[in-house]
Amino acid sequence: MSTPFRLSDGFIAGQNARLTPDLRQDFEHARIVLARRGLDIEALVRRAQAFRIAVPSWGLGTGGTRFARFPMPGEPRDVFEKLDDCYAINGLVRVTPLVSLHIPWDKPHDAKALRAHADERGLAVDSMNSNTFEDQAGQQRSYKHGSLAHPDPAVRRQAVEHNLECVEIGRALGASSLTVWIGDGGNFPGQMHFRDALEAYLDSMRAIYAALPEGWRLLLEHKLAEPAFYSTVINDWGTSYWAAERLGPKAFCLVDLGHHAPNVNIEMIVARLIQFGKLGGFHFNDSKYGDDDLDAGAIKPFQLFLIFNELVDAEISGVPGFNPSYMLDQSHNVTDPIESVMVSAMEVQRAYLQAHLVDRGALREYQRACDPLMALRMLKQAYLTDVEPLLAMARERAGGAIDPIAAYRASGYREAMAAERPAAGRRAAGIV
Ligand code: PSV
Ligand code: MN
Repeated sequence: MSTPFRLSDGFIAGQNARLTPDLRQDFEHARIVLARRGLDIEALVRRAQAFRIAVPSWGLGTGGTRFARFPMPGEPRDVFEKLDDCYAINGLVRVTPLVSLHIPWDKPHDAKALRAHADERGLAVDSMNSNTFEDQAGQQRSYKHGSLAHPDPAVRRQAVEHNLECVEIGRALGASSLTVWIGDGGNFPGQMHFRDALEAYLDSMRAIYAALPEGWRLLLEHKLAEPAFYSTVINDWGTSYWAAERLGPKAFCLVDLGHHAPNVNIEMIVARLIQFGKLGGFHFNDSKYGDDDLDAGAIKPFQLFLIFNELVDAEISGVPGFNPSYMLDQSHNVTDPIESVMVSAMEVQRAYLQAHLVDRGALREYQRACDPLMALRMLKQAYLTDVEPLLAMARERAGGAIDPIAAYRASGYREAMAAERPAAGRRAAGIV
């Protein structure tokens, strides 16, 4: 069901033409500023170009809350159309050739055809996400009271089978990891036996782990609350680490930025997981309260930078086995999802690049000299540097748009999709 409308390279180049003179000037200025600090702008542009982040297939339609969903015209109606949107997104920003799929929402009738569809668009599937937090049509047993940690072994077995199916589909699509987030938890004190539930989870995860194909990783995602509001089984990074450690070397922890209590020091969690060799990946988003629904960098861009400060430090110092997957996971309720995904991908890329501006030698000196004020100034110097010309240049040289949002709006893509994809009934998103 590929759509005839395409954002062509020629169109993007045409849009860039009027912005190129300003970009050249801004880039030259940035070159001078960075050179003063001994930084090579060309090396930084190459780093920005090498950055990769995955788009969540489930973020391409309008999300929703418990209260309502306000669908957007032209939303993708199936996984093929979702990949078409990913193709448009990557054409403009050139850092998102990866896509994360959610089963059964994205279950393909023909995995071979889906893989070919992705290949033709220069896209690849990175992680498969299982769903045992809602019941599916025809399912024998309900997940109302849990899945992988359910007290009934038959429910646990069904949830394990679903994860094994995700692995099989992922294998056919060329994926390389399975991300497991469960909604298991309790709303009432006394509802569940905390230790038994965690043991049951581990037991289920062992069966999934045993079925991982060669080279695959199992990513364990923690979340402190929701859909259960009193307790969750994998509530924090410590529990996730405990389970990953017991499962074995192919199991890692995935950090979703919105899955922590307000004010938690997430960059420190990241550093700990790096040090313990168990950081597997990220779901980027932002939050003001307890949710994971807002666009990456929208609320706490400095936190995002501090997280990348830890990541880049590990990258530069060559921490063995350090290879986290970067993925977005957010719910777009009031924006065009394509625009939110593009902006978020660029915000994460910005944080990554800015972290490369930190003078790590000087920072270590200030740390040794117990000079906190100057240590923070080192970080702030990097964070306050305008890297927009570098990001725009990285995009332009890779064939992307200098201003992806402006180009997208000028293209009429959404309008074309509205015509090509007449609204179809879509599952209620709920809170993700
Ligand atoms: C749960 O809130 C989560 O962050 C998990 O990653 C899910 O797979 C995703 O959102 C979609 O529900
Ligand atoms: Mn997530």
